[in-house]
Amino acid sequence: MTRKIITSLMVIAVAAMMVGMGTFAYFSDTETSSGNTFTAGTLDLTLTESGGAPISLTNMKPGDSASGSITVTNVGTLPGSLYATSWYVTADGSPNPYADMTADEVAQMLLITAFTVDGNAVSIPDTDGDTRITVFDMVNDISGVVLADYPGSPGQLGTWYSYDTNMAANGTHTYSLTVQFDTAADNDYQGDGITWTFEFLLTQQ
Ligand SMILES: [Ca+2]
Ligand SMILES: [Ca+2]
Repeated sequence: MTRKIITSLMVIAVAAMMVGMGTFAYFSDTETSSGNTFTAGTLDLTLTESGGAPISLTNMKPGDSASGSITVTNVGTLPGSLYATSWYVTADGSPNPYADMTADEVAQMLLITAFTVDGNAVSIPDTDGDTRITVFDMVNDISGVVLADYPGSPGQLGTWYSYDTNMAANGTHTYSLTVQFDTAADNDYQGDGITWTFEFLLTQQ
């Protein structure tokens, strides 16, 4: 007799005994899955600038130019939708001789001589039709195809334009700009200036 057959006989004997007692038992087996975890992912956006501010032109004279870049990174664990907006406000120096130029007028004297996103050149529409591509054109590009528009007044949320509807975790985008103070700026522009701001928003998909 082999070991295998012995085992079979024993099982049959036990079953017969249960029937004789008039009691039905049901085999059961319970498995427990423990240690399941449900942890919320994160959306977290960081922004790094080249230097303190991405572009700084102070005490500028016509013809001066400056370059800078902004890098935004999704350091969270979830993909998100990236939005961008941009606006400028008056930031005049003192003294401010001759005329007091508006923020829009100053922005129209700041030529954008280079603009890339992730290293790819992006063309900016000539929003005001003056045949020059300036900070004004970029910020007031209501189509939002370039970067963003900020139609509201400072401190209010304006329109956010989607730049990347699927920014992966660890995804990154870099905006690089070169701005030049137009040599066409006359004495009226002495002492006038703007502060230009970019904001980025990452939302859950
Ligand atoms: Ca223009
Ligand atoms: Ca002035």
